[in-house]
Amino acid sequence: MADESKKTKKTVGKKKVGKEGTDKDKTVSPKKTICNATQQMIEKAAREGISTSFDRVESMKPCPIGAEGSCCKNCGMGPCRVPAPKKKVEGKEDTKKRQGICGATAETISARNFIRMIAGGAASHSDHGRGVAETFLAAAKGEAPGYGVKDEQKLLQIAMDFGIEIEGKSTKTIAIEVGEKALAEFGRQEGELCFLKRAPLKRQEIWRKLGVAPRGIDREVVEIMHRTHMGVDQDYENLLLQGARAALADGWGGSMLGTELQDIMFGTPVPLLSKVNLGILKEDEVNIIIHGHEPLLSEMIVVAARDPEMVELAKSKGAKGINLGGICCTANEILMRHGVPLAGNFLQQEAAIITGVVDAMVVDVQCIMQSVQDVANCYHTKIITTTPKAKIPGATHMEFDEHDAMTGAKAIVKAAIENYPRRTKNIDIPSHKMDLVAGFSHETINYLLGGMFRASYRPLNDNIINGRIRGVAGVVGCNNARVTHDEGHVAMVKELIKNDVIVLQTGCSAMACAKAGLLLPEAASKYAGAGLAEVCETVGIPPVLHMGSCVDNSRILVAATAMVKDGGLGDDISDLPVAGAAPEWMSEKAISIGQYFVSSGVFTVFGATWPTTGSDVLTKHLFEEMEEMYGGKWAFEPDPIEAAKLMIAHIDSKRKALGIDKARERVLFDMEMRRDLESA
Ligand code: XCC
Ligand code: SF4
Repeated sequence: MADESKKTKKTVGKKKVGKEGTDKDKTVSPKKTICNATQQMIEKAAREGISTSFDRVESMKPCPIGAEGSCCKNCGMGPCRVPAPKKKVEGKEDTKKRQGICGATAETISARNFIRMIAGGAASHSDHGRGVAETFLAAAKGEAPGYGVKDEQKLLQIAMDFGIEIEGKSTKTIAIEVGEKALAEFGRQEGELCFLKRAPLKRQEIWRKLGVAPRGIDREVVEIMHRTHMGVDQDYENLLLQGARAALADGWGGSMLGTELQDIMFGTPVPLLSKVNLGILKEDEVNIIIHGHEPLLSEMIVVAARDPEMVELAKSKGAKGINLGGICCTANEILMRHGVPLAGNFLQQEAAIITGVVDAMVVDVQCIMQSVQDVANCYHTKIITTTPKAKIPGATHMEFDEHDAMTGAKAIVKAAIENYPRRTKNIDIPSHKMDLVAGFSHETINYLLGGMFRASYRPLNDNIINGRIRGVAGVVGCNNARVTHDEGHVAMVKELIKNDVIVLQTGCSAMACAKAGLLLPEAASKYAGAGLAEVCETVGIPPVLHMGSCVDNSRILVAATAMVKDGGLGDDISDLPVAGAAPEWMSEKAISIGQYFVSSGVFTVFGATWPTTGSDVLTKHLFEEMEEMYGGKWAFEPDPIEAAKLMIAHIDSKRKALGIDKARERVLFDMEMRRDLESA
């Protein structure tokens, strides 16, 4: 199951190297991508004079003051710029006081900018969750034909979490009550979100003590916008508390509701085999790319594309069939539940169109570059926007109504089919594709590890305690055009598994590692340390587990809580030998995710860039003081290997605190001895 493209020689990005023999080679620009398929499309775009994000990043230098979080434009007297002090001015310390016109200090401005990113991220995940809850309720009432209850077990579980009496009630009644209760979480004005009670007790107490237990999802986002308005909250610590509260409303609220209700409606994922990368596109079939985030639409497109009537129509246009591929988190959603192949991650959305064979790219919300329309203008590709929340000038808008989902989905598929004959001869599909195993929901991991008779995390905990597995890392998040595409994800994850750290993944990060072959069971013997490899081989799982889309990071919170509850690893998430990372983050959603992990007690490292470097005071609060508050903290380390080392060091410190550090030494010693014996 190797990369099916051995023949293509490995190409590297543009290098501006000085004249041979001189040592003016200082301007070697970094590689744009480590993904061969993407590289091939970057080169095709260059030949055809098409601009992509990989080109624009070279000419778009970031504003240095904005990059460090020191620019405030929250009122009409600004923008005010309060850049970090220079190291030395004419040999003297730079002591100039930096303030905005209203007197706001660097840390206030930096904190306001930071939590506004959280507001943007939490709003995005939660509005997705709200859409799911609305459709869920409509379906329960029988007003949204096409949607139903696939996982009844989970429906009952969630009903119990919500405190809904289920005795003697029909599935329909329970579903209606769950839908109403879920929807009410968004507009809740007081009390606490229901799912907070799922967290370890100690964690709940920490949140209550700090006053960051979220009341309602929308309320916390709105309060960030209020507090960061000119002249409101000017205390960075207080601002950050509200940031944490909104982030928790995302992780334990909007995102978790999204994941759970989607599982009930569309099925809780189980392991399945699929493929990843642009090589999944087919020259002789109608290719439909589904790009964005919400599975409400994509689930229906999957059904519509398999409809015999649609397949017949495709054949009547000369195509052999209909081929679906996903990009961004929509891809992860339909991969996890249907095995639909992944065309690529965030930085491959333009590249997919450049192949010349994408007949339609169907988009909904989040992470869709406006430039897909510009690239599509150079080919026959139809960009189809589907929600009133997100339109793109030049694109075809076909609004999708969940109350009549199948009609809408079929119309979209039909538009793609009708576009097929308009393809030009300008076609180049990279051959690169890779197999992967996905579908590791929390329930599946529980089941696989616990075995047939009693699903549990006991074997995982035991293997952590006995040292075969050193710890658990969540490596998630985006691509970022400012750093080499996919490189950080793959390098970090390889380093972690080499050191016996099992890796849980979501989002574009999972796709990067899938392309590198890390999401296959055989990756265990190839890349993992002896202890982790042994466990993976016994259970039959890859060392890197794909848990889904970005809202599915909530699955990681649930898994971590299950580890705590199974015992032997402390009594809070912050006691576990676990760490989190987003080596190539770019979206505001990533900041919200990072903050809810930190506020849930997890050490979290980000790469690429860091948005608060303009204020040492605020950065120290995030990188140090938060640990005293939450038991988790932020770190920034652009080098993925160094970042992995920080995570491993953190895991080791937690092992030591739990008194299980010696066990690992014994295990390694045993393995050494065994290997010595085997080779003797
Ligand atoms: Fe977007 Fe979710 Fe980031 Fe990928 S990982 S670039 S947020 S698609 Ni969510
Ligand atoms: Fe400047 Fe204060 Fe207005 Fe921000 S709120 S732009 S710092 S005057």
